Amino acid sequence: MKLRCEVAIIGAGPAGLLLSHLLHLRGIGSIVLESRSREEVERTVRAGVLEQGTVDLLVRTGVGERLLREGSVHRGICLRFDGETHRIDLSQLTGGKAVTLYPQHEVLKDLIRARLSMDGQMLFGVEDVSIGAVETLRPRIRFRLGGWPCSIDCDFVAGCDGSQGITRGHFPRNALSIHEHLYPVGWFGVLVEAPPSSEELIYASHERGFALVSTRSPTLQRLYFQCDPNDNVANWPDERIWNEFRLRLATRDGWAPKEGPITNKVIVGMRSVVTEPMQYGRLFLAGDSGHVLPPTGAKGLNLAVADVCVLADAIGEFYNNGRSDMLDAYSETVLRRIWKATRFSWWMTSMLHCFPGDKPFHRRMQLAELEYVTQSLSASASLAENYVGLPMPTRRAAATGDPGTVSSASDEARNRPSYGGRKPDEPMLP
Ligand code: RFL
Ligand code: PHB
Repeated sequence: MKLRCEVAIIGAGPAGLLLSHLLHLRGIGSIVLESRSREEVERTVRAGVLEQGTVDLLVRTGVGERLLREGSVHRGICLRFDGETHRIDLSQLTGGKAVTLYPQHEVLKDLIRARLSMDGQMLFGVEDVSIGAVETLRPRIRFRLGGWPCSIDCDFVAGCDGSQGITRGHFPRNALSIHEHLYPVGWFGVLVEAPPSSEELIYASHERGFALVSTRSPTLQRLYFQCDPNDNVANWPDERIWNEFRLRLATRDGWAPKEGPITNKVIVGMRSVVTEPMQYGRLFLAGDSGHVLPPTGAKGLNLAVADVCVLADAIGEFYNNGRSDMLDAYSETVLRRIWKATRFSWWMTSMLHCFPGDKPFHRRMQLAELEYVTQSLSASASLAENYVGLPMPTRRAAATGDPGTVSSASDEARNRPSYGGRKPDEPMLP
């Protein structure tokens, strides 16, 4: 099979599917290639916290109806240390902003449904994807579908294939800097069939290590505790897990998590990775393929959304107004916000976790910082501002170095599609 489209998108995670949706709204066709099956994509449990800007964008672009109905708006979070709980009032500190708890795989279901309803092209279960000629104006993707060799000729390639993907490997070695920081801890995550233990998320810092109480629905809860990244879930029978949660989450007034059957156990590693630049020729990285963050700040999915907003805008300007300056500035534009989110999640991780070899001095520093953050209005406002999400990336004006205009995410509603006489997403045969 030989296909042709404007933008070939590798990966049907949040980055790839949202990019395809945003391009469609601008009248630009794309084909999404995904190695897993649709069912697998729609069932993988990952993130849960959506920033205000992410929610606004999904709603504005017509894929937020179920999110508004079923998501749970959180106007505050709790920091727990020394047996006491301290609330950070996100909304009061940020002029009314909040985060919404809505599982990542539900966002994906909504996006897939929206793409299908608009005849969007998504090929699931593809194999052996490789990319060629990204230095030219006509890159070509090769892959296999059901064993058959296939190719796509396109104008642009979006590498939205996550941290384990192949697109980053198509940058020449000397064209790429990879900044990596490993944290010597992991997160043990469980899904629990029980009612919520708390109305708001609890981030707990304890001498035994970090713990987090989050939620998925009125009947399904998501909890995490810090563990050895090389540990094995088989070492953790349910009673041992609950014992750890009870100890790390204990308060002076006897709070305890609501227990129930544990239906899922997973250990995730923690690292920060930033890839610079995020463009090579006509290949653009977006989401986890370009950067990975520890989950403490709940930023990964949200950064993926911010990346593809900028990319969709830049590609839109290229087709609809003949401008390529925004494409040229893509990497620099998104990286400024990526580094800020990387700093925030590194800071949250450092403040809340116990690292092997830490001295009592280090613990005292953490407690002093936690006290400062929860008592100082400016410090808690800084945490809140980052947690609900920094403004969507802005582009620095090339000639003057001026801050530039707020690019597109917020202009989405005003961006009228222009289809140029062609049905969006209609693959063009060569
Ligand atoms: P994804 O979601 O990994 O999607 C990439 C897709 O590409 C496919 N793929 C390929 N397809 C074709 N050919 C190939 N060669 C391919 N190689 C890979 C994959 O099958 C997959 O479907 O990347 P994307 O779109 O960039 O999205 C990133 C987010 O998934 C990630 O950042 C978040 O889940 C991170 N994260 C959180 N982010 C938040 O914003 N808020 C949170 O609350 C939050 N909590 C979390 C998290 C991540 C966690 N884990 C599991 C690391 C909690 C956890 C525990
Ligand atoms: C989650 O619900 O999975 C979650 C919540 C907050 C985080 C990370 C993950 O910081």
